[in-house]
Amino acid sequence: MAMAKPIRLMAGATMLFFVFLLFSMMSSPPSIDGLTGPNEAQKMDDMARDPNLDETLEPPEPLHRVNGHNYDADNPTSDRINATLLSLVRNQELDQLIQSMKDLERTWNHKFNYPWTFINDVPFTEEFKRETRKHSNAEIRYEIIPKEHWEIPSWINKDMMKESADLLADQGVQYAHLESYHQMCRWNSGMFYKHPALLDMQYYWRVEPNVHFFCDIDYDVFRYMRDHNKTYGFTVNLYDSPESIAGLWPETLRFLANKEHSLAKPNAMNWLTDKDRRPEHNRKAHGYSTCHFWSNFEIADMNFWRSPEYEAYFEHLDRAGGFFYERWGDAPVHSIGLGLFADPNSIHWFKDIGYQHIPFFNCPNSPKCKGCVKGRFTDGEAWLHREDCRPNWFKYVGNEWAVPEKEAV
Ligand SMILES: Nc1nc2c(ncn2[C@@H]2O[C@H](COP(=O)(O)OP(=O)(O)OP(=O)(O)O)[C@@H](O)[C@H]2O)c(=O)[nH]1
Ligand SMILES: [Mg+2]
Repeated sequence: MAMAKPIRLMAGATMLFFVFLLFSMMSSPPSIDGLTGPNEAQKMDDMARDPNLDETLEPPEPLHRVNGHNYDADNPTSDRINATLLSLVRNQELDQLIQSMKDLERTWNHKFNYPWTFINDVPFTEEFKRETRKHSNAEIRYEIIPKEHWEIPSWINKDMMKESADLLADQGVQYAHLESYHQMCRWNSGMFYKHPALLDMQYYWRVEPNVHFFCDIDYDVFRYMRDHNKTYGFTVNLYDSPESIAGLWPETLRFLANKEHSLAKPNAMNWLTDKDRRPEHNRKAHGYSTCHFWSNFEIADMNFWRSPEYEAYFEHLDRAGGFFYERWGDAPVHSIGLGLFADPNSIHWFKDIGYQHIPFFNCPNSPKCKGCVKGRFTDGEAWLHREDCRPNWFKYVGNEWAVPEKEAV
């Protein structure tokens, strides 16, 4: 007896999914040799103590500061550069967003008055606009995502997506069935910088609802990025849940085959592929350490995401479907892109920016900070301490804040 069409479709989708899964798991990734990061002299094997316990001042000059009216909100010839504070946010997160705004305005933006850009997949409510306007003197823009940037792409099979979400959920992957979460991760990975309102914008500081900022910052962080040739700035460096990205590294290596010339030299490949500290993570992620910059905080140059190398990488991943058949996050995707295609010297740890997104902190030892415990990495369960991947970053790339030994004595 012939199978009914929906059953045939389902059977086909299931077959396809298992082929995808098998391919991801079995493929033996091509290896890429001889690539290392800089700062050999400052390498640390592990952290004997959290560097956030050491006194933290500002990063090196040049630093651009408030001087008279140079950063007034209404100054048409201000010293601001082409940059914005950027939040993808839902109307119902208004209170949590205001919490983040208040902290960032108090510690930094009331001095520098960079514009805010709020982005949503549906129109912002009048209440959202009215209430957020109360918390900044700077310009605020409210933007909607073009449908074609947010929708699940036509090549994604919905039946297969549902089945894979069931499997991911069985493995404890959070938000596996939440379609909008997958869409958000894809949008943050490869779409946000294509938004028409951002096309002529270069730098952004990503701000999520319900995050905290603890330290006064007295210099223009965007000019810091530009003046010091920085591409990307992070505060927290973590391990990911390997179950959510099982096929990401095999797909990355498939993309890289025959493209070794496009890798940055130096690059952070060793940080991406470490298997010493958490071998199980590396094994489950098929060769990827799962180390990533926690992308709910990012200060970065959008021209990097717009580069042909990253754009081709994102396109490849997007076509492979793992934003929907697995739960590839924008944090590992951005981080792998950076690890491969950016000079690690252009990646900056904003150690001086005290930050919390539950359950992790970056809390430096500085008189400029209030409200967090210096050196505390998490206020959650003890096992969360294992999620810290900074030791690997220091080991392979270096700690730019480390005091050279001669000076330390
Ligand atoms: N407009 C809009 N924003 C979203 C949607 N889903 C997530 N976001 C935003 O995307 C960012 C990340 O989403 P979160 O839900 O915080 O994801 P997360 O940080 O991994 O999860 P939590 O640990 O629960 O905070 C936040 O700024 C959200 O406001 C959505 O469907 N629409
Ligand atoms: Mg969040």
